[in-house]
Amino acid sequence: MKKDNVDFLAAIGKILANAYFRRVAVVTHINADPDALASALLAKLLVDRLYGADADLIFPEGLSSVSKRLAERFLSGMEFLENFVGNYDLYLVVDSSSSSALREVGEKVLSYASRAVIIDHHFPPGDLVQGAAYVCVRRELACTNILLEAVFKAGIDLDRGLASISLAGILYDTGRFQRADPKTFMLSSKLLEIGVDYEEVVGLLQEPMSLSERVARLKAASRCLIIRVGDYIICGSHVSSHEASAARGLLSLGADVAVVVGGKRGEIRVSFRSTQEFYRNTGISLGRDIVPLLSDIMEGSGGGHATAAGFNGVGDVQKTLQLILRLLSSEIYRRVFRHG
Ligand SMILES: [Mn+2]
Repeated sequence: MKKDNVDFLAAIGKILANAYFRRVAVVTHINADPDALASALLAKLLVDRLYGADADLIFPEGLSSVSKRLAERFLSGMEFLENFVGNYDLYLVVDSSSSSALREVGEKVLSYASRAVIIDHHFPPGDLVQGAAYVCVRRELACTNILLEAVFKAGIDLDRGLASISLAGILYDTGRFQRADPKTFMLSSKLLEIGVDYEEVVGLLQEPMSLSERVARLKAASRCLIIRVGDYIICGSHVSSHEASAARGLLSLGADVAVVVGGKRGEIRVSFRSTQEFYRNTGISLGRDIVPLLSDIMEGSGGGHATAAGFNGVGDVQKTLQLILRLLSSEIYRRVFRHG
């Protein structure tokens, strides 16, 4: 894997210099989120302004609902495809480096790897980097950062619409600046100087909640079991759907850890959420420490991260909830009071 953090533009130029038709496809992962959308639009702008090539935008399986709202508001009639039309001289992949995240489009990029340039910020890099003509995978908070930097360095002006979508990309991937670094603030500040309406962009990122989701969250709250272990509050509840949203809802009501069991007819889906402080203070990672305990006892499988995890299996909703609450309380007790 050729790893260069600076000059993916030179690599693009080299591929296009040897191409007759200069057909370019800009591709990103399925269900393109705002960071993917912004990265793709900025990549298209770069190849247009620097190399005079009109790139096809490929969004496999289309845009996410948030991206759709952004496109409707800030882009008039953006055209995109969900799959390749014919062959291209250059496959520019942004915000992903794994073929599976691109579905069948990914297979094609793999088979034309020598014409692929990968620009991404996910680690570890995926299978698309093997054999790619050029790879730029950098530790950045948003993939948009990488492309924005290139656009600004090249002296290309952004219009207000694209600047707004770029800021949406950054806000989305940083969890509205819950994670930040100097470069991200610097780039965002440049976007605001272009005239982006910050409040409008933040407002568009807010996903309107469906009626069923709001009902599920409220039911989860009204049925909630509350357990205190020392200064920690564990909340457990059950709903038939929207268990992840319900678990997040319980955190925002004050739980340190929330477990919501969802599902019907013996099939269960469990959503675990905890606050960052809980993870920092107890060292308990839901994905690493709690889900495996459950997998040992129950039929099913799961996984996840420190503060968000899930488990799918077979069992009784109430019994599963009781079991998980026992596992959680004893794990917290063990870690916090016995330092074991
Ligand atoms: Mn991203």
